[in-house]
Amino acid sequence: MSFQYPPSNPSLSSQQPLENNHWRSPGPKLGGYGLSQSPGISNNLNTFFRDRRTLPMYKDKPYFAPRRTGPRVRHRRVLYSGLCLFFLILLWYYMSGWGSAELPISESRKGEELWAWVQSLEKEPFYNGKELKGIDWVARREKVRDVFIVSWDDYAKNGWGLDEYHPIAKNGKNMVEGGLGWIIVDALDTMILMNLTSRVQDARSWIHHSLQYNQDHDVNTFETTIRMLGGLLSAHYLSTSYPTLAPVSGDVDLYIEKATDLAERLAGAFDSNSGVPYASINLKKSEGIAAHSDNGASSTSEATTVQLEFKYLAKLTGEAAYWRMVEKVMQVVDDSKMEDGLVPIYIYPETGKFRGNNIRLGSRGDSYYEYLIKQYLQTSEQEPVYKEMWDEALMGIRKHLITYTKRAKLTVLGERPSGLERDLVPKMDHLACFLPGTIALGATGGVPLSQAKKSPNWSQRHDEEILLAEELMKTCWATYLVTKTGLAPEITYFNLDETPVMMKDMYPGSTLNTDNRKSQQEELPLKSKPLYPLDDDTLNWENDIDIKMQDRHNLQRPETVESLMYMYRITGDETYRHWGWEMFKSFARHTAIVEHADHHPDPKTDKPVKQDPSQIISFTSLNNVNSIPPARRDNLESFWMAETLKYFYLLFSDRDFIPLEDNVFNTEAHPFPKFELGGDLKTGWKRKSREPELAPESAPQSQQQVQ
Ligand code: DMJ
Repeated sequence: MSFQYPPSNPSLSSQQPLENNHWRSPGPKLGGYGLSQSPGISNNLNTFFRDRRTLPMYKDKPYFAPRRTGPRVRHRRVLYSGLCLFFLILLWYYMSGWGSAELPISESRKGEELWAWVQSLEKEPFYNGKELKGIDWVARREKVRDVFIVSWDDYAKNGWGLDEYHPIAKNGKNMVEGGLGWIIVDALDTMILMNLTSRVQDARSWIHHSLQYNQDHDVNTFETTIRMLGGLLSAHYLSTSYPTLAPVSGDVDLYIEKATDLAERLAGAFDSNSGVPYASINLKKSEGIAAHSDNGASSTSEATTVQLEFKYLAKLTGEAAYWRMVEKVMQVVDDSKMEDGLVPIYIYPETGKFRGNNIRLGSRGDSYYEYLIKQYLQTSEQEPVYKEMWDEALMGIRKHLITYTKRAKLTVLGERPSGLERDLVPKMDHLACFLPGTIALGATGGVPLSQAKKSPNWSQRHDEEILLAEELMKTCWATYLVTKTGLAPEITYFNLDETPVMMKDMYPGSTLNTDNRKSQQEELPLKSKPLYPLDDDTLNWENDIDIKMQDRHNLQRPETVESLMYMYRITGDETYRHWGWEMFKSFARHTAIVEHADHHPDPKTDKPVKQDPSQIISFTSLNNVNSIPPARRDNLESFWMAETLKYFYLLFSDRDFIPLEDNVFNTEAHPFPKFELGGDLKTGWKRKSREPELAPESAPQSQQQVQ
């Protein structure tokens, strides 16, 4: 099979490319940019506009000869214009990079090769927990790249430019007129990392010619920020800082121009009384729109998971207003005084007050915690306020949400839907599996564990955090291991003792109970039973797990492999890579869409028909992870290519490829560089005192004197 793509690529006429510098004009909310304020990108941009660089080819005016008339002339003119048109099209085709879009035969055969490989997996033994030597991780990483290529090429061929894509029906739709680039922009930096140059060129051309964000339509503020703004910013970062990865020519500021235009529009969502963003935003009007449900409350995680993106943009443009806009949200949330650092999952934009007291690290709660520690790391550990909030929250998680299963003592991160004083529900969304990796990242800052342990600041609490990360990682892995497909369901329940065992009971000597700040300098024991050997019935750990019918689907989510990547890079333990490899094989086997060769003879001649061999043509979500073959769901989430495959690729890469020491990944797996504070980019707020307020008569003397 060979094809040219994109088949329905943007026509030359339909949409005008936006002006190169349109984003500099005063925007709807922030009133333009202080381009002279800071070094770095601002200066680059100043130079760019001062020197008026040559415009790209597509903007050049064609030369027209003087008009002549008469039949011969007309005839010649038709001929000449035909020829000219032909050459112009040819020139445009190659200049625009689409000439490179035809796949080399070896690449177009990926689907066949992958299918042959998937079939061969039947014979590959399952990882049994024993040490394995001589694994070719480079070859394994190439398999991830192959899966990406097949997914992308199918999308490019059949769904190019669409925001939603159904890989079985081969159709889809846009979320707004003209599309937001939902899949293209989200997947772009994965292609850069995988060095898929011609595909990056195609995506870039589409962004250049077709992408605009001025639709009179509401979009989700958070999703658009993490996927689109995040995707454009990381594409800018990788293409400028890693120029050897997928090098393509063209305007270096393309991604940042688009990002800035989008950010200006998104800024309207923060125009609430409290500064907490509204759930949605009308892109054209830059007007925030309260959620239609939940009494207008925004999700807490959504309001607090836009900070890395806007702060990095502030750094790039020197525009501190972005910075202040998103850090204000952190202040409002922290001012609402939550118990032990744990936050309810809804917050009102008008008042900045929480709605209800449902506390969980699954949907609507998850990335609030993730962005606490990542904000601290993004600004090179120069903003201690976020570390303090993270430490407090992690203590709160350990105290109120961690429990253990009945038989195998698997560690469970439960939920408190009715507040911290009420029952713990032993339910884990797949989303919550971001936590083990994030805990390890928080404890070490991303450096290898052996190195982190040598720091004079390393304490018993850090050891306990690493132990918790390891135990939770194992639980997340168990949710894959327990199903027939080897793929986790969307939600898993666990069976506990009647009175749930809490962490303080399980580890009486832990810092939860004592104030022991010194490291024990010895390995803390894992309390869970081993999951291997798989055929040992006495372990019975599977009976600790309960999957409800409505939760059996799998959207090819990234959180578990994301955590595996952090755990491998930080602990250096190869086990995490082996678990990842088993998971990857399960995705390849069970989420693949296979086009089977038809071996029936031609009915007319009765001779065998020469057919293409069977091949994998794409990958899709599943409706049921516990049936073989699994019931499929015709849906390709953009995070399959943006996150899941990227994290697999990074897990099988060396740890110094996009190292954790220098980078911080946003919640959609888009890497940004760590940077230093400076100028107006600084922490502009302080936490309120957490001490209980004293009645005037009991206040200490000195304080009374001051008042
Ligand atoms: C992604 O869009 C992000 O990781 C987000 O924070 C949570 N969910 C999805 C993937 O599961």
